Amino acid sequence: MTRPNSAKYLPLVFLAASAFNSGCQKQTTSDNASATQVQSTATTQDTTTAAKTPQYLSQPLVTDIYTADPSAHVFNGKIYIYPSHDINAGTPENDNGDHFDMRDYHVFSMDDVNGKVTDHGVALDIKDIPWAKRQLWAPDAAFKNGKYYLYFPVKDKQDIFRIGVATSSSPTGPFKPEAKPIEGSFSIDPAVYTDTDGTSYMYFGGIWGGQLQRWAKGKYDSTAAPEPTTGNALLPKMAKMRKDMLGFDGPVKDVVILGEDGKPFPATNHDKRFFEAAWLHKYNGKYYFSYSTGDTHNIAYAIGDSPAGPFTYKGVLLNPVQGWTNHHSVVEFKGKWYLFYHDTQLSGKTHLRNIKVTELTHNPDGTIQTITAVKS
Ligand code: FUB
Repeated sequence: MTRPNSAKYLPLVFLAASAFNSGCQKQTTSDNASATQVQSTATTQDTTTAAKTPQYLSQPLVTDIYTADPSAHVFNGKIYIYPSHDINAGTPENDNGDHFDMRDYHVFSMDDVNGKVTDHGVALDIKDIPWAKRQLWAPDAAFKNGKYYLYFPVKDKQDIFRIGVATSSSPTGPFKPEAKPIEGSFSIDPAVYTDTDGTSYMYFGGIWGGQLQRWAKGKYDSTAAPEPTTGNALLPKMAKMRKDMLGFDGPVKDVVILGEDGKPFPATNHDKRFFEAAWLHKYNGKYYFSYSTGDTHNIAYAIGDSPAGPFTYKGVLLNPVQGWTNHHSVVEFKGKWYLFYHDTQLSGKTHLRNIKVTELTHNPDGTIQTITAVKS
């Protein structure tokens, strides 16, 4: 099989060196503490990262287990974080990201951004999802109809990523999965946004190991190249959610991202094209679609006038972090905006990440101030 030049999800040699801020944020630990897992892995840190001392903008929110891909929401005046739960499963690394072999989700809550982080334990276990085979990747959550919904990508028994949904009466779970994946769903990284009129939309997709490219011709093709090398870049997907939040109400559509020249990005523009990690937030009546550029490691953003787009590229919201993947969420809490993200500060290993938070600023012209979370 042909491999891309820059191996997907293999460790990024991180070159950060000197002072920035060794911890402006209060470090908190979660409940259910068992610090040994993280500490023992940290001793096997890559020598490339150990040789120099990166300076981090924020400190890990959780230190006793590995967490990643934080989707943050405010429910009932509290912040709830729905991350991936990274583990050292021993699965060999490859371009498909098989070493991201996660098996459950924990939900975390915070009364305040600088306050204690509470781990509410296992909210959903892969063994309880009847159709799932492996790899619980980046989840998201929503509240509607008096219920909480957890959306999650996982490979089915045929090794095809699908998106599932599970429900609970509590934001912390436990969540009960539906018997089947969401009909018409595929690929990874669901992000569910509910607009001010109450309509909810799911944004999703991820290329390379996220398999989006395998659906480019309308049906699954396991032989598709990781992404095109000519023509336009592949686009993320979106669908309106049904009122019961358990399925799509209508067709899956492209999320159109245009450059500031009004043209789609060519597939060769790896600095700006969509890779994975979709998120949507609304600010001052505009819709902000943000995403990871994958092998160039940025979180980019584009602005539109409607949740359905089109979105016009505006720049980088978060520069590359330590580790290969970059994944985030943007949330408003008590009148301020926050970026939740992850890096590999605790482990130095690309598949053992830790979640973090920092403040995010919208400029008066609606653009976002680029955040640099680690400095050399
Ligand atoms: O955590 C597994 C995958 O890594 C996510 O689904 C991607 O967004 C990347 O962060």
